[in-house]
Amino acid sequence: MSHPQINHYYRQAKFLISAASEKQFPKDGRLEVAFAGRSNAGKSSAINTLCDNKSLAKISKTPGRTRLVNYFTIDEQRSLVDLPGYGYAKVPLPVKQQWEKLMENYLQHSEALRGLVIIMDIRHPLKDFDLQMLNWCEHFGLPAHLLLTKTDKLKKGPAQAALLKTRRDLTEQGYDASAQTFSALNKTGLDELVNKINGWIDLPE
Ligand SMILES: Nc1nc2c(ncn2[C@@H]2O[C@H](COP(=O)(O)OP(=O)(O)O)[C@@H](O)[C@H]2O)c(=O)[nH]1
Ligand SMILES: [Mg+2]
Repeated sequence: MSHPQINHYYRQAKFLISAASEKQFPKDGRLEVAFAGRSNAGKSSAINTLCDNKSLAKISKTPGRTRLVNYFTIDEQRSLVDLPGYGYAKVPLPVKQQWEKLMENYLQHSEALRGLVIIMDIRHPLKDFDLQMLNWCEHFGLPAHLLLTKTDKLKKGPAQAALLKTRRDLTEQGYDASAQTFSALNKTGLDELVNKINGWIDLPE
């Protein structure tokens, strides 16, 4: 890490509310950055690393539990939003449809949303879930940033190769998204993530 205090704004993050539907989405004018990822990709861990708070977002070893949109405030002007993920190909159709409805509702009604961080395991990038998120970002004109997490599971060479391949695939498929490597375990890429989000929600570097 280049600067030990790089994420000091995010250390103030506090849980605000879990919303089950649009009626409960806070309309407090706070600028939002949302986090999305397949369940078990490492979303909660990434949020906790960003905020330097191990108990902020629940880290579950049981995938597929989350059905809610969780809001965390950073300050009076800004918040982070933890979006529900879903698991594997075996998810029943009604569950997937319910998820899609909630996500579309959120993306459509969040006027203060500035960008979406899409978290994926570096060993399994750009799966259906991720492509759907990218399509939504395109549809709603939202900046997207891909976090290839669990980088600690690969050696440096293969990790860099996976990043370059993902960037190439994004370009080839016509997506305008940025991508980086990350590890919640050893904080690889934390400063890069902080700089990206700071730019979206008008925080100084
Ligand atoms: N080695 C390693 N494990 C991770 C990392 N991030 C998450 N995990 C593990 O992956 C599992 C799922 O993480 P979690 O954050 O709950 O995923 P979520 O379902 O996307 O919120 C947990 O066992 C975490 O400890 C990482 O960067 N490195
Ligand atoms: Mg989680």
